Amino acid sequence: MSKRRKALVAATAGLASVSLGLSFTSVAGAAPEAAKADPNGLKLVRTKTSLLGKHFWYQQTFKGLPVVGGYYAKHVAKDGAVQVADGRDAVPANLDVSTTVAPASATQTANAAVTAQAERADRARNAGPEKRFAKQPAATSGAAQLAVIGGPNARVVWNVTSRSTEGVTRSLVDAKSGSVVESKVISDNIDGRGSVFDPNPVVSEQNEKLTDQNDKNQDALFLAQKNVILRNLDGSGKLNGSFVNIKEAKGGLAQSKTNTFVYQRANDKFEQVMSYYHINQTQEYIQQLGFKDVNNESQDISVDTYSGDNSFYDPSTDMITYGEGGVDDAEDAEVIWHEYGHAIQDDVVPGFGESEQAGAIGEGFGDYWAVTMSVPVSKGFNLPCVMDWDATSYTTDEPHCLRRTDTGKTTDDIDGEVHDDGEIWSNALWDIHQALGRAKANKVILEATFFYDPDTSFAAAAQDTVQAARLLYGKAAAAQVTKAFQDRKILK
Ligand SMILES: [Ca+2]
Ligand SMILES: [Ca+2]
Ligand SMILES: [Ca+2]
Ligand SMILES: [Ca+2]
Ligand SMILES: [Zn+2]
Repeated sequence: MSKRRKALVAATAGLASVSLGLSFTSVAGAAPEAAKADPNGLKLVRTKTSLLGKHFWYQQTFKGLPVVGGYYAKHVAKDGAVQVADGRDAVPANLDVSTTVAPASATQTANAAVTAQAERADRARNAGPEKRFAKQPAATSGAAQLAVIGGPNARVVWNVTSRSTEGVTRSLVDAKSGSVVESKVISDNIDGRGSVFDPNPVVSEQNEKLTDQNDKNQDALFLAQKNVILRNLDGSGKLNGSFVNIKEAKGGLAQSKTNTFVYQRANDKFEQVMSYYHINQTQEYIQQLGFKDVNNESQDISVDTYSGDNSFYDPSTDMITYGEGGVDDAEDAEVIWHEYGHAIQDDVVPGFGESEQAGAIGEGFGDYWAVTMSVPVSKGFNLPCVMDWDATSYTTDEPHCLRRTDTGKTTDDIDGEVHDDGEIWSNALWDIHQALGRAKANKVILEATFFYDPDTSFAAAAQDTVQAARLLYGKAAAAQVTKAFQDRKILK
């Protein structure tokens, strides 16, 4: 957080008067109720309690509009002593807050400025031969909010928050002239640079003939790498961030003072970057859907530390381990997402997977999650095929798939092995995906998971899913979800 001047004024009887052309009065020893009163353009935005007292944070407003960066805080000690921190900006009483620029046009102007800024930064970073991989950054944003800037150049502005490859940017666009007054990155976390497969080389190159060749660098695989931004890093120089913590790795943890993690696939650190990037992507997606409490933590990951051709989620340590048998498992984002699916379910339903069918739901959900995550980056290529690249080591049929989400299996095919039976469940989820569309389907499926019992059955979990569809999207959606489960003979 950037902060300008901060005037700390001790006040014991009443609050100090403010010499900003504003009048501000308050009740001596203000009780919290009185503090809420808002007669002078202060709006209470947060109340915090610490060991020594209470802290009332106000947003400065002018004619009902927030004054950018204008704050006022009152710290009330347990004995009633009050300290004030005054960060208000003077706003001329006669400032006209009418606008001539429409919010949509301000948003467009802001995004153009942010995009230009991101492109300049991108060009500066891509001076070398990797330039051909550079992606055009494009800003996206939410609705513009009207606000006031105080101080010597007081004016009314549209406040536009945009997201680009640079992070989150706040732009202030003059609401009368349309010019950009300020455009600055406000996100705290550090962005790094990395290079990954997305989701895997078979899909991105649409080439079923690629082979592992014992983890050798190959031109075809180098061309399958793409440069990406690694968001939400903590700045430690390691692949540790808000949603992912690469905790253990064969050959040591990747480290970079400049947060640049570019390796080819023969370097084991490549799998660390894959794990970080794809898990961060999936948690950001979950949050975009509106879920703030689905494994919303820095998930521990162990990379290339298991020599078998397998990966697993260990609920006793809340750790995902990616193995290195055959194709290194974390070279295929669909393996990464499948295991993260287990972490999601264990986070939402403690002890999930107690019964055979719950176990099958876990496997089916993991496969489905891998497929739904791959949809935006697969250009429609063999979508229901799970782990197309990893599977090249142990399948001869093309396309190479460990499993599929469109086998047509029903409960008649139950054989008691959780991965096999998971294909019944994943097929139902995939059909829901196609019926409702990706975002709605995933909201329904994640919401339903909160209601699963640890030892649930196909039928009970299906009912939870139908119920979530009904409550979120109404009867018609519930009917489509019901049909998906009926087709698998899970519901009657
Ligand atoms: Ca590798
Ligand atoms: Ca977890
Ligand atoms: Ca493997
Ligand atoms: Ca796939
Ligand atoms: Zn699994």
